[in-house]
Amino acid sequence: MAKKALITGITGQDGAYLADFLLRKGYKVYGTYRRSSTPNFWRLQYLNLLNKITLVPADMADMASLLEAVTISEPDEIYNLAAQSYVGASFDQPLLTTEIDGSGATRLLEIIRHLKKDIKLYQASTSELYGTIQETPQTEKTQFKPNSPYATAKLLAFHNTRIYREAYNLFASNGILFNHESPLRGLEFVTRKITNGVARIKHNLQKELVLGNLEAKRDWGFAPEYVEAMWMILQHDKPDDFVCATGETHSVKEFAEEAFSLANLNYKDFVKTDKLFMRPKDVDLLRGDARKIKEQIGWEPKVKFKELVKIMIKADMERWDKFSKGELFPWDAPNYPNEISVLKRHIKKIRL
Ligand code: NAP
Ligand code: G4F
Repeated sequence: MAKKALITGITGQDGAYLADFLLRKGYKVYGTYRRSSTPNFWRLQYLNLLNKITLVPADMADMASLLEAVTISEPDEIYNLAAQSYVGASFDQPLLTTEIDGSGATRLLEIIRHLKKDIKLYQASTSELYGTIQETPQTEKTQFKPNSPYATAKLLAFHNTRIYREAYNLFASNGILFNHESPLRGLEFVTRKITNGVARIKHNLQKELVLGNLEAKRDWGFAPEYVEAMWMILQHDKPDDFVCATGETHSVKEFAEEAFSLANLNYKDFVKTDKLFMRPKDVDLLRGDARKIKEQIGWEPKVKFKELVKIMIKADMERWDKFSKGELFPWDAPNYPNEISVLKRHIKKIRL
């Protein structure tokens, strides 16, 4: 029988790529989504997944909805990707971020503990945990010193995942993923903001690109490769915590320089900075050491910095080319897909 996976946050960058990956592996894929006034299914539509998955309404703040999502899907594996994932916003909404990213993960752990111990759980942990870095490169053993409400919320989730594993023998693993990007990255994150900005400038739709801290350094990888790591972590013979990273680090300025040069432009002519995009406290430098996952599980990223920038620039150029020819963007079209049939499926299941 096909394995079943429940992905919280299936409408996000990683959720969409992971759904695609698991479907190719033969999984039956369930994913949670939030009701919103403007539908947000563009990534699932972009990857042509809407008719291949089952959507279940749930919010990480709502225990009842999470319990229902787990009961309905009866998953072998849960990938907890849902989060208020934007570090900058966590300074504006620290309590909400704690509720969703920290307590939300704990709700899932509690549900698994109460319902069925042999559901495997992947927790989306993050290199943001390192904050003010204590050593470079960062490994699973590097001390965490978080620098944002987002990071402290994720630290709560990280430790509860470990604690439930040790205290209750749950198969619960943390992937400490360093930044990973793609053409499906949200526009608020710096890489996509840059590649989208470059493409718009090239199409005369924008004159400048206003950024914040250009000196921050990140270890940027390619998202489709990182979702494969999530799956591999859950196929490992024991639950554990793993760093996923490329081992390279580059500054925001270098990313901008590379992206503009791919469009035959000089970033110095277009990039401005404004305090508006600076955070009260930032993470200066991230560079991961992914030797543990390579040696124990065999995961290793292939796409490195220059290739990643090229992939993202190409995709955004193509989108704005289509736009200038009058074609719709994929995110202009989506509506709630088959909502009635999703709900009917719930009712049928509950009545059985
Ligand atoms: P993303 O694109 O921002 O997606 C976040 C997902 O969480 C979306 O589906 C969003 O739904 C959902 N969500 C937000 N609040 C929710 C709530 N209250 N209840 C239920 N769902 C909620 O993030 P991503 O880049 O795919 O990242 C996936 C996960 O990995 C996140 O937990 C993130 O913190 C973590 N992470 C990401 C990276 C990275 O570089 N991408 C690195 C390390 C860790 P809507 O579509 O409705 O907003
Ligand atoms: O793209 P960012 O917003 O990503 P950040 O803060 O590193 O967080 C991402 O990666 C984490 C993993 O380490 C995830 F856990 C998290 O969910 C998210 O996916 O910012 C990257 C850097 C920061 O130092 C920021 O200050 O870029 C700097 N930056 C400079 N100008 C900017 C901008 N960031 C944004 N978003 N917008 C700017 O204009």
